[in-house]
Amino acid sequence: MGAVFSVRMRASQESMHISGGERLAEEERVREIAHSLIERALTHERGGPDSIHLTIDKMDRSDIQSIAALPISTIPVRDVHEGYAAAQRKLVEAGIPSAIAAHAIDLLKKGPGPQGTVMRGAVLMDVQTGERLEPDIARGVRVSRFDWKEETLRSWMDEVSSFGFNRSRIWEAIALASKVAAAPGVLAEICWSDDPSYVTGYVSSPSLGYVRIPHLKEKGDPVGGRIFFVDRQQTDISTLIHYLEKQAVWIDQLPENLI
Ligand code: PML
Ligand code: MG
Ligand code: MG
Ligand code: MG
Repeated sequence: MGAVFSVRMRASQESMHISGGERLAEEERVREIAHSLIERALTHERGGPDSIHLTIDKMDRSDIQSIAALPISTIPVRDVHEGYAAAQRKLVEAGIPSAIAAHAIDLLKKGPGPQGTVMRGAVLMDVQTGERLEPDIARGVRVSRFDWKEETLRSWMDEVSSFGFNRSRIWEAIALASKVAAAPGVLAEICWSDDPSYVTGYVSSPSLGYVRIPHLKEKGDPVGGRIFFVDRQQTDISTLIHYLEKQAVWIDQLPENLI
């Protein structure tokens, strides 16, 4: 067996985040994956980048953790008002206090970065106080070093293709949400895209699974991001950040009921 590499891309324009991508690649696929990430950076709808960083690091195979993908469901909402109400309801179901859930949704609406900008990484929000826990609140915490095992992704695609879920946007988001849900001390996540044309977002947690919400912003809106709700009693923040950024994780199992 060859080596496994983490392949990461981030692209920016005048230091504003344009796009990113996180993959784990068997040695023979590193070139192809690096190529597809560069292609993504150069053709992104958020704009042409003036800087693209590609980082490739060899991983120790025996240090890679294995987890299962979260199951998917969808809440059929008709517009953003129903979308925010659904997100709020699901977060409360996941154990997030109602006021903190509302505060998080407002933060993503206005843009979680300085002056309403988008961030490269996610917000870590204290579930008791709503306080932000990232060491650098302009950057946030970037979840990295995770991917589907190739054969697991293939079986997943087969099973979900009749629902139209077999798209890279969705499997990448599920992989990230699955790693985050497995994190020590993270109770739930909310996300919607910063890509202007993409309005579907999700709420996820170990008990809810990955719950898609088809309208979490209006088309054309370039503001979005991710918020992870953290119980500080269950984890040390630097341990959590290390897991999210540095711990390599394969998604190599499917849940009992995928959908
Ligand atoms: C992103 O584009 O960065 C996140 C997309 C999240 C929703 C994906 C989906 O389930 O449709
Ligand atoms: Mg993204
Ligand atoms: Mg957890
Ligand atoms: Mg994006």
